[in-house]
Amino acid sequence: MSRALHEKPELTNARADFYGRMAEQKMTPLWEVLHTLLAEAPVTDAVPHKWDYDLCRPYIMESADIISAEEAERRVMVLENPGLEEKSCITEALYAGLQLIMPGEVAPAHRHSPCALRFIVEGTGAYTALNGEKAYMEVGDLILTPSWVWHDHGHDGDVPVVWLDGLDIPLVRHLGPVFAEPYPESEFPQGRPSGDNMARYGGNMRPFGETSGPANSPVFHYPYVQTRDTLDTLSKSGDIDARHGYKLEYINPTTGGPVMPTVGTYMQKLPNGFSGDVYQTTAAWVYHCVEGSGSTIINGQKMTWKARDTFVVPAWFKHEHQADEDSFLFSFTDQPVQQKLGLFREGETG
Ligand code: GTQ
Repeated sequence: MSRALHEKPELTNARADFYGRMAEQKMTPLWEVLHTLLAEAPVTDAVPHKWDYDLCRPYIMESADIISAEEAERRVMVLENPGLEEKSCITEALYAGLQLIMPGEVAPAHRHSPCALRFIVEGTGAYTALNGEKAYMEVGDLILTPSWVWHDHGHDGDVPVVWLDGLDIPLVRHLGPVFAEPYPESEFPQGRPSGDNMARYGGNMRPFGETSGPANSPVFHYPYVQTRDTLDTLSKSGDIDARHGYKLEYINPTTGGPVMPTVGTYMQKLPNGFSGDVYQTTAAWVYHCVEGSGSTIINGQKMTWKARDTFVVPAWFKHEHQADEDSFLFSFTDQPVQQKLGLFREGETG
């Protein structure tokens, strides 16, 4: 018989009395909580959930009548995990939201210690500026705003633009070092011309004289036309992964590592009829379908998805993807921070 690491000792009257008295000195007995502090395997209150874009979209559009982007600072519908209510979390470590900007609107410049990514869901003509350098959005593009970089959003086009925000706010809050500040007055930073970051770092080249890479990717715009074309080319080689289909990580080109220190970002192509093997990791995964449709079986429960839906697989939930047509899934995860801390593990599956 194994030792009872995961069992609570009996609560006798004498013990209850003792615990009550020691509480006056702000002390509690470890043996009453050890089984929850050191569980056999990851325990999370987060649950799998899908945000069906057809059901969410009417509220996103209605928000434009309720408040301007400027007054809201950021007009975002937070995607709250049903198991973590009122915590503004989609997983224990990650935050997600759907942000709307209307033609002609601006969201003022600010910066914060949590890092952010934007994945464009619908529309065209809006931009995010980093230190004044604009990245114009197209559906399926990934745009980064690393920790403590000035950023504002604006819109020169004529249709609503919606994107998925992913931030490490819950993780940074938990550790403590949250800082944020507005750009002075109502000015906007002026910066380099649009595309400068890609010219310097995005062409498999880098500026002369640079030797070591920064922690955050100096490329902050990853256009979907490139990502999609790359995966299409790769899928013709037939070299497919049994769990992930054709899956590539967006990288910081100066290090080959993840785009930001805490958050990893991926795009995968699942060919029509793909039925993947089971995947299980200590990291949590937020998926967003760009094109196609299919389903993911999460701990035995089937979740269907189609273009523009977002769904979450919490830590240690087993999941396997199936595609009903050629499908492209974007994802972000806290895997990089777990790896840096030596805590990341994959389950014995697949
Ligand atoms: O666009 O800078 O969803 O600061 C949450 C906080 C987006 C942003 C969010 C933010 C932003």
